[in-house]
Amino acid sequence: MGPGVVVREVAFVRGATRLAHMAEQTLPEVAFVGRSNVGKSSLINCFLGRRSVARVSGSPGKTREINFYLVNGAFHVVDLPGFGYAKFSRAQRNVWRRTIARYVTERGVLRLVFQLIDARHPPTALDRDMLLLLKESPAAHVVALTKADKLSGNGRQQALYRTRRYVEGLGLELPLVLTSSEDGRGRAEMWDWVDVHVGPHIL
Ligand SMILES: Nc1nc2c(ncn2[C@@H]2O[C@H](COP(=O)(O)OP(=O)(O)O)[C@@H](O)[C@H]2O)c(=O)[nH]1
Ligand SMILES: [Mg+2]
Repeated sequence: MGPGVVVREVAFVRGATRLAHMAEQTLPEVAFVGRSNVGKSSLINCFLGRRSVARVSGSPGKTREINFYLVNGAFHVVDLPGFGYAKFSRAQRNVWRRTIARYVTERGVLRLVFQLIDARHPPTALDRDMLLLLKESPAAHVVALTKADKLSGNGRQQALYRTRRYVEGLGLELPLVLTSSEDGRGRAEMWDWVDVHVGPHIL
């Protein structure tokens, strides 16, 4: 699927704060996860070719809902807030961590998780926790390095190299995709992974 991939229809389905409130497990799911401000809303919008399906925020960390979007009536894109909400208490963060952990390990229809990591910085402790948690998930796991437009060509190669080494150091071998919501870099490659793990002709 080339860069010209067109999404015909995107509909917001629901925002769930608990597993019990999630969409029924009838369609395959592709989740996007990452700490706040990593560029998740922007990348979801870019991936779907929409300006504002997912809210791009100037004040990160306000929402703590798992948002479901129905794409072409065929599969769900799931916006999964990551760990580490400074605004929440330790107890609240632990509850949220368990919710996310259960979602990625127990959700039968979850096929693919794009884990977003800022290309400009080494992975954080929260990124590491998520990398390790996703090891326990039956879904495929792809790392999307975000905001690649902010780096030079050399900086992008360094980001790839650094992240690959880091991931390997955790005993993981994962595909890495350099992405940018500004210039659309990586979008076609992300759709290729959807083809592989959700099925071809999903559009
Ligand atoms: N240069 C650049 N800025 C980005 C990119 N993606 C997001 N941003 C900016 O980063 C900030 C956080 O983006 P947002 O999508 O709300 O992040 P979220 O909190 O992870 O959902 C916003 O100011 C965006 O404009 C990108 O690919 N390139
Ligand atoms: Mg967001």
